[in-house]
Amino acid sequence: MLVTGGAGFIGANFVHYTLNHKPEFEVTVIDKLTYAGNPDNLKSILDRVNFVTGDICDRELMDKLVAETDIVVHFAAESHNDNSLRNPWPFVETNIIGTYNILEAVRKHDKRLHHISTDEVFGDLELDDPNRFTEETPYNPSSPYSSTKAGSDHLVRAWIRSFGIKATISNCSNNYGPYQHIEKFIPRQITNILSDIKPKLYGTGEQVRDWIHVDDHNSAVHLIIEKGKLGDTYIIGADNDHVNNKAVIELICELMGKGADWYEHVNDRPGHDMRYAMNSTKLRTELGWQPQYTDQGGMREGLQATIDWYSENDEWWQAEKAKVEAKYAEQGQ
Ligand code: NAD
Ligand code: TDX
Repeated sequence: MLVTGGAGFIGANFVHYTLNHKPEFEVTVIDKLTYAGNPDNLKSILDRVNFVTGDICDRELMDKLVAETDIVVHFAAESHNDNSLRNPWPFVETNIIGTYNILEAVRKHDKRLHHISTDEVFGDLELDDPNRFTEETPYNPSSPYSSTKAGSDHLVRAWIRSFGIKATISNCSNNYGPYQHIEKFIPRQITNILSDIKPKLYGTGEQVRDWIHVDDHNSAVHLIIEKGKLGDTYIIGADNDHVNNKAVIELICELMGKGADWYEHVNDRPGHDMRYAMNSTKLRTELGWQPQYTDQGGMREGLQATIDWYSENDEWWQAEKAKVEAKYAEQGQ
């Protein structure tokens, strides 16, 4: 198995999950080690993984690595919306050109591909809209990040239809868990509190994200690899679309022994998507998937485990903290 972006947040958790639950796979990781990639995320298992430092935009390298594998699981991407608003180019390059290189290699060598994508390709819902995204929802991305992910999904769909490549796609909601970069919402707030800085809520905090624990995302990816119908798309979500950002910050404050209002409002994100909500009925009924971390109680349990991880691994994030906060401060965030 070739895992692109395996030194990043979800990819690294996926590699750990694979070695723990699916030892039949021999894993090669290709990762450029951008600011978001950290080989330490694989430290305890590096002797069991073939690690290649490289860029998915390097067509020759991708051709060689894909030729040597049976299946490609494609996580590598520029992944942070706020960065895409500051400088969109790396998003276009990695998310679109990188995916194109993988598709061409997969087509040439007739290999299986699973492409990892996001709910953000569908745009957003109004706060009072009870609907959820399904596999049939039309694409309507808002940000440079989500539009390049939408572009990559369209490429995969076109290569399936035009060239008959053996591929599946999954679109998942917001993940949380260990090894997530501290620029992202949940680890930023946890590490703020651990650094005695007040958590930062964009705008009013009414926005809703359909949070899922990263292990639940990865169990779904393995199920799709094993049983998914070639050519199909699967929505992954854990039914957490009733928790807004304000409620998440308040819960983090409470779990970390602060008053529920020990946070501050900062500048909103331009073009901020309001509400994401996922309907994962197809994955549950056709493939029998069930998340392990469920509902508000599940988020409490998953968040507590995540808080514990950041508390116990401060050497993993300390060195980056001041730099990340300085970048946010420039935007009044
Ligand atoms: P991340 O930013 O934590 O990790 C991305 C990894 O890709 C890093 O290790 C980075 O070094 C690597 N990378 C970046 N550009 C590369 C390139 N050109 N060549 C090789 N490697 C490169 O991201 P993440 O949160 O783990 O997201 C992984 C995937 O899951 C992405 O495709 C993202 O769109 C998707 N996704 C993320 C979420 C989420 O909540 N984080 C939700 C749904 C889907
Ligand atoms: O400090 C913050 N305060 C705040 O209120 C930060 C960093 C974020 N927010 C808000 C913005 C969002 O409404 O929290 C929400 C989550 O923000 P992010 O962690 O930046 O995630 P989001 O923009 O929703 O995108 C994430 O989920 C979908 C991932 O970063 C994407 O890669 C994935 O596709």
